[in-house]
Amino acid sequence: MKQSSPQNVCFSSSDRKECLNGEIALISKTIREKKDFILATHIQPDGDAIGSILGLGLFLKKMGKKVFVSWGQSSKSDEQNGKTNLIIPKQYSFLPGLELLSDPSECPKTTECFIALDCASFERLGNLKECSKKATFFINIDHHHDNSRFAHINYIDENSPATAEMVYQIIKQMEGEMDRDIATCLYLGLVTDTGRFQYSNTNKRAFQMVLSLLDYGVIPSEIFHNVYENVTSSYLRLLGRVLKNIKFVSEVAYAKVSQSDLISTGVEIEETENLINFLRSIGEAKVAAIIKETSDGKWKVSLRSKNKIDVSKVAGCFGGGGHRNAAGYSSEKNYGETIKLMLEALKDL
Ligand SMILES: [Mn+2]
Repeated sequence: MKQSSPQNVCFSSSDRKECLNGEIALISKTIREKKDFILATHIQPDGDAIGSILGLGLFLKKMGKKVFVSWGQSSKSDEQNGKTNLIIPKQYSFLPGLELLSDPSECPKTTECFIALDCASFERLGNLKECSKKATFFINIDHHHDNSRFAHINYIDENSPATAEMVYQIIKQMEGEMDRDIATCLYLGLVTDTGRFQYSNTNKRAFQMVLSLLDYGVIPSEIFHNVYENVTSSYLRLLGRVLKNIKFVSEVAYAKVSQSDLISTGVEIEETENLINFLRSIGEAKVAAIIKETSDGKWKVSLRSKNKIDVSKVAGCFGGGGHRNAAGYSSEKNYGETIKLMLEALKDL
C-alpha cells in the first residue's frame, strides 16, 4: 500500500520546509478540485484525532463538498435495528460537527479522495482500510515521526504540535473561511495533544495558532471545562482504585485497569484517557504506564515519558507506535508477561 511518489519524498532536512509547502499546495489543490471526501482517523481516537477530522470536515462542508467522517471501529450495537454506532468519548461530546460522524459500516463504496488524519500507520485505519484503497486520491496528514507514509500524498510534519495544527496550516494556505466551530475543533486537538501546552511538542507554532483561533471566538476556558472538568463520580472511584495499586519499579510508575475495575465502577474505557497523567506527575517517574484490559481480553499499554526518553521505540518493538513522549501498543500476552516484557524493554532506553 506504500505508494510515495517522488514529489513528496524529502531526503535532506534543508529542503524539508519547501517540500512540506509543496505538499500543502498539493492538498489544497486536491481539496479545491474534488467534490467528495472521506475523512478518517485512527481507531481509539484521542482529542487530536477527533478535533482534526471534525475541523477539516466542517471546513469541507462549508465549501459545499460531500463528506463522510468516521474512524474504523464501531463498538456500540443498537439492539433494535442491529446497527452499529461509533462511541464518542464523553469529554468530546460537546464538539461542534458531531453530526458529520457516521459509522464505518456506512462508508461509501467509492470516493474521489480519502484523507487519513493523525493516523501513523495503515493498520490504524481499522476497518476503513479497504475503503481507503478504492479512493482515486489518498492523502495522509500526520505529525507522528514514525508515520509509514502509506498514501499517495503524504504530508508528514513531525515538528507540528498536533495534526489539528496541520489542518490549520492547510486552511490558512487556502485562505479558507474559518469560523468558531472549526476553530473550536482545531483548538481541542491542539490543547489535548500538547497536554494543555505543557509537553515538549508545545512550540511557537502552537501559540501562533492559538492567537489566530482566538480571533474566531474560541473560548479556552469553556473547552477546558468540557474536556477536563467533566468527569463523573464513577471515574473518580475508578481513579481511587487504580491509584491505590500503583507500582514503581526502576523509575517506571505503572498501574492496571482491568475489565472488572471498569465494570464494577461503571466507567467506559474511552473515559480513561487522562488517567495516565496522574502517574506521569510522580517526580521520580521517568516513564508512566497504564495497562488497560480491553473487552476482548487484550492489554492496551499506554506509555508516557519525560524529556528525551523515547517510549515510541518500545511501543514500536511491540507493534505499536506514537510520539517520543507518548506512545502505545497492544499485547495479547497475559498481564504478568505483558508487564515483564514492558519493563525489560524500558530498561534499554
Ligand atoms: Mn496527534
